[in-house]
Amino acid sequence: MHKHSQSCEKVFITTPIYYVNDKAHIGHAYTTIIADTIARYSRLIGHNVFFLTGTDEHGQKIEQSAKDKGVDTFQYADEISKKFKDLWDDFDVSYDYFIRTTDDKHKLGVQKAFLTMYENGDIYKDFYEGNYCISCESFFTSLQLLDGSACPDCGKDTKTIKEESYFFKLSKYEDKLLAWYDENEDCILPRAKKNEVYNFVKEGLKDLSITRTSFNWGVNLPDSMGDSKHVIYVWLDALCNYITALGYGGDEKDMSFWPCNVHFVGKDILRFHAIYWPAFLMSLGLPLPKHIAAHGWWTKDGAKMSKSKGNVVDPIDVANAYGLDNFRYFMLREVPFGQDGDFSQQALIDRINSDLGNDLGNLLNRIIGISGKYFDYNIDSCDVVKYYGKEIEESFAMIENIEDYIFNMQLHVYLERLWKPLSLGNKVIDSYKPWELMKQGKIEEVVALSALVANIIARVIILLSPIMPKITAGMADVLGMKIDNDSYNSIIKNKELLSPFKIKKAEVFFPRIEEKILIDEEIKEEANTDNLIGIEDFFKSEIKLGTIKEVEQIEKSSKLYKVFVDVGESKLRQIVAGIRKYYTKEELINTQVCVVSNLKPAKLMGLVSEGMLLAVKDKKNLSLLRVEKEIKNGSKIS
Ligand code: ME8
Repeated sequence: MHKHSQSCEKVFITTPIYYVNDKAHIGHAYTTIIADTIARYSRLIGHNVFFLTGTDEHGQKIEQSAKDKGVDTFQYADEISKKFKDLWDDFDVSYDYFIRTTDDKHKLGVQKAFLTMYENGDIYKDFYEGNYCISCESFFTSLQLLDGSACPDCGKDTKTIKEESYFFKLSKYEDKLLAWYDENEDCILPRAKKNEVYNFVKEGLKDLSITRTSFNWGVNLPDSMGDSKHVIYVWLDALCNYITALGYGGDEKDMSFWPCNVHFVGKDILRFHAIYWPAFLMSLGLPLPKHIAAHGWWTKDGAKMSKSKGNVVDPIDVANAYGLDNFRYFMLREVPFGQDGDFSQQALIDRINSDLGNDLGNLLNRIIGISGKYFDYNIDSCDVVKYYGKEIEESFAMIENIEDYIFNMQLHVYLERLWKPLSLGNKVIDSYKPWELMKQGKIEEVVALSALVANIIARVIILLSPIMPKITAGMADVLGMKIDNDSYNSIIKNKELLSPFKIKKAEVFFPRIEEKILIDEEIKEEANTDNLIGIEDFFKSEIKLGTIKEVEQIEKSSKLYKVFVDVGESKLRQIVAGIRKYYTKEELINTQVCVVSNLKPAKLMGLVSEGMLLAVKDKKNLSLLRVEKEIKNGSKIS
């Protein structure tokens, strides 16, 4: 499955493996596109690249999602994993291997890692009691929780878990981790993020619970440990993908690609990669990754993308509407690596019309026009140095050492710098005015001028090819060249000029876009029929009318009230509701509300809640659902 080219340095690049509980959105596409760009760049300059991506399929969250949908867990994981793979194939992502944590090969590797850490004295058995967020598959201390029970990362309620568990001696690695951060300036990029990690570790690390007994959907402990009720914690399982994909625990020939050059991750999962993962590797006696690069978060209109808000941007829609390469360019150019970005169609359109259309596309068109009009499309570099020596030198200087920006992840600066020779090209045509030179009979100068610009474009498109592979290949075709390691070596490294060639006339690469192509995502969401349910599904919820009889404030919570509701039963129902910010007690007592009355009782802030009040909410306000005539308590909504 690997397509290694012959070359010198081995380079290993990874994306996170994505959870199979949802379909991909532009955030996932962003990570993959960055990693693909670096992989393509590394191949272009002649490295032997192994680019890994895949899916993370175990854990309670996936088991739960499958259960909610009423399907078999593996079948569910299988379907979504395939969707991710199909998406990356449609996007022509140049991965060398797609790993799934449900692969047998991976599971064996995880078991070997577990056993090795155990044999090295880093794993012991004890009891775990703590607050677990299923959504983030992560534990939190009581101090970290919001309002006493909610997850500080995603805001969902955590569960209190007490169970027998194996622990990894993370605390033992505190000093070693700090030393690693100290000695390797760029091990975590951007550096601001490294400081956050550093300070976190300095506060002290607790040992990490790395097995569960409360569910089955995961990798079992190695048989030799004879403890079959435990499954391995999903993050240990998932992180190991970076070595099991190289054959760890089986045929280890690709382990020659280890250590990894860059693990690309979103900032949400930096802690797992920059603390747990290096500690696991130290325990395994393996070298540590060279870089862990954490990028920022994409939002839509300033809000987190989520299905319930209906503002999820589908990368396929964007690529179909605006072109895949244009989308790639936009994502990398628009937002500095490490910072958050907001997706807007207008910003994308502006980049396409201005940077790509006006600067790049237009320069190519001007050369096609000039060479076509005067020289039957022939380009010859023989007199470039004679007439435009200064300009060609300047264009070389503009991109000297530009590669540094690739490898320290300043991709937006890389692109900004790459546009400088294009401005120079446009400026040279404006100031030397070839049409006037022709009138003066200075034909050689015009030949040299068009060759100067053709050489500038050739250089730029080679260096742009990792970001926009398809379009640059089309442009290279116009210039009678190919983009590969050979042309990189001759044109970029050795600064050779193009041999004489005839321009091939081309399509328009960047047609101007006048208005937004995609309809508003929210409208689309309404038209989406995926989430239609049958009436029988609706009637699974029993909604009754009731009168609020008492309201109490809950200490330590600014959001919650404890309310007692008469829903026509012998006893009042106690319900904990997050409505305190929107209603005073007086506005609630003796009013009728709608109650979901067949919910399993839940515990919120240590209090049992026996139902849920129905309400609607937008960014500013919340309103309870009320009836407009008085109806007997306990009547069902139908
Ligand atoms: O965390 N903006 O998987 P995941 C930018 N399985 N990037 C985003 C994003 C957004 N709005 N949303 C998601 C997991 N991402 C684990 C990883 S690795 C051993 C295990 C990207 O499906 C970003 O890269 O939740 C983030 O880190 C990743 O998707 C999380 O994907």
